[in-house]
Amino acid sequence: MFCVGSVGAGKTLLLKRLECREEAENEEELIRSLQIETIPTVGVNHFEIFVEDADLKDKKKKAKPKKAQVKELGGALAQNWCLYLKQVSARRTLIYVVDLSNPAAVAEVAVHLVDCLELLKGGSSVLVVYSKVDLVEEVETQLIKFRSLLRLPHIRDHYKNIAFSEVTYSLYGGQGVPYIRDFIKRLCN
Ligand SMILES: Nc1nc2c(ncn2[C@@H]2O[C@H](COP(=O)(O)OP(=O)(O)O)[C@@H](O)[C@H]2O)c(=O)[nH]1
Ligand SMILES: [Mg+2]
Repeated sequence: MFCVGSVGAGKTLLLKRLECREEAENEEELIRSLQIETIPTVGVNHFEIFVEDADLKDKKKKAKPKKAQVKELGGALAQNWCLYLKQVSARRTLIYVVDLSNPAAVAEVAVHLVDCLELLKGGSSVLVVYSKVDLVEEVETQLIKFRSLLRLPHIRDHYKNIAFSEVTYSLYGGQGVPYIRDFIKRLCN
């Protein structure tokens, strides 16, 4: 499973937040702990996201919780996303993070999304995460603008064998986090 998007879109902090198993009781403390070591991702970051408790009944296997492996491909590598996607065969899952408060950044990488889609086989799934909704006043208007910048209506029509879903997300308050967690859970096999 891959997570791509432009530099600063919010990929690392989203994935770090998902690595924390439970939704936080103390939101402020969680955000502070996540931001301690955030550096721009130039290469690839690996994340392990908890999906399911250990199967204690199956004695043959060591009881370990099930985790999904997600690779973050830094925005600076956008031209090379395809190279990474090519390395894995079969059905692929892509989380595409776009900063809803920054139209210039999404326009810059939108073309690379199409390159990626060309590599995805039928049965693949793409989740478009519109991040930083907390910074946007007119969310619905901005979403219309972004869908058009990404040419999403056209893309959905063209790639009928790829399942697309979309969600709005904010690190602050955790809007959209349960949906993204559920998406990863459903598709990590
Ligand atoms: N306001 C706001 N800022 C965010 C959100 N998510 C990330 N950021 C900020 O965006 C910057 C880049 O985040 P990061 O996760 O490193 O982006 P990446 O380059 O895509 O991995 C950081 O300074 C974060 O504090 C969000 O949902 N809302
Ligand atoms: Mg990053």
